[in-house]
Amino acid sequence: MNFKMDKTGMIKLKQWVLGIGAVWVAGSALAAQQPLRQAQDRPNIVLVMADDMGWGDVGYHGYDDVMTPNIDRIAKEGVQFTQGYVTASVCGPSRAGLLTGVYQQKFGCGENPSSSGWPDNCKYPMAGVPTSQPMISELLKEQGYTTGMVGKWHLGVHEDLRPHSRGFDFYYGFLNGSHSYEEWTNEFAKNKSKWPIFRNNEMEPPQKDIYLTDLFSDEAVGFIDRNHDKPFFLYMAYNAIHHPWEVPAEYAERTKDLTNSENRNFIAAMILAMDDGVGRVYDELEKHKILDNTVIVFLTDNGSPRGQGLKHAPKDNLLERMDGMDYMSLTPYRGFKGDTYEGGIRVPFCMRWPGQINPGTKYEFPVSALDLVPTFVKGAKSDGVDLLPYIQGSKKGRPHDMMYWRRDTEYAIRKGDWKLTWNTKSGTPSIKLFNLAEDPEERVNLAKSQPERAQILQRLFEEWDNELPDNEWWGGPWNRKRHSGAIDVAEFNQNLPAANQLRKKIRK
Ligand SMILES: [Ca+2]
Repeated sequence: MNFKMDKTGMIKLKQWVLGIGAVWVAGSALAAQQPLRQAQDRPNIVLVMADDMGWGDVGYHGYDDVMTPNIDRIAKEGVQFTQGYVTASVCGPSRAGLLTGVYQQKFGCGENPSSSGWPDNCKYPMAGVPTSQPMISELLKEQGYTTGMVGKWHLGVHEDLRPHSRGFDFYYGFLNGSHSYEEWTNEFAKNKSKWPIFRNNEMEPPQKDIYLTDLFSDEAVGFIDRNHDKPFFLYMAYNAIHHPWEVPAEYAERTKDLTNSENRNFIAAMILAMDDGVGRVYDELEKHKILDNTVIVFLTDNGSPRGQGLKHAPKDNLLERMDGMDYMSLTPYRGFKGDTYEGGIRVPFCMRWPGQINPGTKYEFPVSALDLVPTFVKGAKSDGVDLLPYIQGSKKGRPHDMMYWRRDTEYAIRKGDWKLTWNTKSGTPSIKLFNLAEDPEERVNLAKSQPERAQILQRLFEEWDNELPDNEWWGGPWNRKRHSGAIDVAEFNQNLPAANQLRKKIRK
């Protein structure tokens, strides 16, 4: 038995050693079918982002070892993106890309912002999204939206970088990257898991024996109730299903028979709690008769984690599937959170937009989390594109000629269906080439058989990469040969550095 129940009825996975822990310009034809009032109004926007949920953690992708009827409803009522990407395979930078519509490396957010030592001994107190970079909350506020956020921020702890300073009229949540679901204090203690919960700029009184996922849902519903009569933007950033893995018994009871794996059923219960929250948001929108004028987006910030929370973290970098991983989603895709393989960056991503997107739409070209800002704020300065004309079919072809990923040494570039990637995990640390149309699982490395293509992609990646600033808070990537010419893929792959020599070997 992997669970223990405490006196409050909260159960936890057995105490494993934790690894750490424009607004809408109504399209004329479609909008004409809408009642006049709605066609003239700006739509409300509810953006739901889940944490560490992989491709296989939603029912609408065909998995029956989870229960996500309300998330599935979003996909059913609108579009599901079969190749939806985030811009990073970890929490902070992925959220920075999502909320700015700009590759986060361009403004120094290539990695999770460190809040170590906050408030008195923090080495990088301004780590986070700089105030010079506009965020969707600020852009929509300029357009007359009332803006609210519940949940996990993870984009800076300094007062000037917090949600309430970044365009959110309302904020209820925590500032760091992971949090206990059942308790918080009013101190920035060493144990960040119990850091304060803020209501706007004020700390809430400490609480115990709560369930944070439910509280975030309560606050989301309250925000909609208070603001239903004006255009609003609500960013619901659940920390579910990031560790620590805790869930009230009533949710676990509902998922206990889903599979033979108690671990998997447990994770399904955490997912279900969040899905219930999405259902409550639906109910609130219906209650106020604004469901037809509300866009709902769901996506997750990165793929399933590799072994977070495992007691015995496997040391074998070559292992792609590990024993004891049965609580996380099993997907066809290679790699995990932290990788630039598909398993780290290709995520559940769907959107309903009544009157603009037909129910049951599948959009199959690659799209990016970067695209949401220009989709909702026409003309916003962004690396993304307005997705509506593509989804509606008035624009043919791919929204993105190229897509880029870079986090520390890990990187990837996708051009068409070709992808060049370098991971130091989930396989040998060689530079690999895949054709995703033929090999979406990234099993067949073509770098050796197509060296010229690999080198062209490497060159294209370097053109982009060399424009990026060195990271003020984490240093530059170690494998950027900015000052000494390009990396020769074939030569590099012939003489692979040992994993622990990687950084030394290629740093210039
Ligand atoms: Ca995450």
